[in-house]
Amino acid sequence: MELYAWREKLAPYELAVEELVIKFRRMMTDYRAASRYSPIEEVTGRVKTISSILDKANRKRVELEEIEERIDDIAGIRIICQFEEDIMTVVGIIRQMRDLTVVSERDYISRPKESGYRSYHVNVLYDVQTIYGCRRIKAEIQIRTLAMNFWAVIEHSLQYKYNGDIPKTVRDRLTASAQAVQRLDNEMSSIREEVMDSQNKFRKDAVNVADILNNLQNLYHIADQDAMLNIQREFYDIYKSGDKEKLREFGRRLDELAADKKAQKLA
Ligand code: 0O2
Repeated sequence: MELYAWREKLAPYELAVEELVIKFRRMMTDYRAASRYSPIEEVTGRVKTISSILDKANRKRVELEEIEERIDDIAGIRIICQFEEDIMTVVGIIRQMRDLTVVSERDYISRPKESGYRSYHVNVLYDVQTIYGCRRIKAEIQIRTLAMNFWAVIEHSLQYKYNGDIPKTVRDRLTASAQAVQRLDNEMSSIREEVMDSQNKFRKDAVNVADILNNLQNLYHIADQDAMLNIQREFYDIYKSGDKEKLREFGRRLDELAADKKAQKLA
């Protein structure tokens, strides 16, 4: 494979990563817009750099012509969750997606790697449309908690620094911190319901305020200006008081008023 071919080879992988990132980010925003807890906290994606592909090929004794067939993570998606329980929810979502095929799964959470690495990997096939036709792309989706990700990112940068040969003293500390990460995930899981409840309330209130502002904006053009001024003043007073229940009740009243005005306008 000559150097110039890399760009063409990697282009469909870039497309696959872009599309998959958009799809998973969309799920996250849809959950939040529906005031529901999102098992997805963050989504990132990358195409492996050429040097990293070559390093891996070298490590695994893969010939250049076999790279696409034998290296499964040229396209990589990382999904970060808040809690360990969310990971299997996300895996369940991936298994049900009609636009990709799950090829294999690796559970490094039930069975962490010797390094201490914990994460759930799902290898998939995903079709992209290119000007040369449909291409079936291999992608690796890594699903892990915020805490697991913190550890993996640090460990990865140390692997790089020590060229894969981390000194024992540092390795021992990494092992100890992997255990601390596991304890942290367990602790967070024990207050998961409480955290989820509080986040849901926060999001519902944020959606309520956004709806109120949207209604105020729409009413501004059709309602009596003096009446609007009073409504706006009332909104700011309730908002400043911090009384969430009153704000919800105000939101409901404003919805009714907006529906009335809209009906009058259409009549
Ligand atoms: P990069 O730079 O992140 O792309 P193998 O177990 O080696 O035979 P393979 O293909 O490496 O099989 O698959 P695996 O185990 O699913 O690992 C793929 C990716 O998972 C790695 O890609 C890392 O991103 C991550 N990973 C696996 N093990 C570890 C680990 O011990 N520490 C950290 N920090 N990450 C790990 P690359 O290509 O190794 O690296």
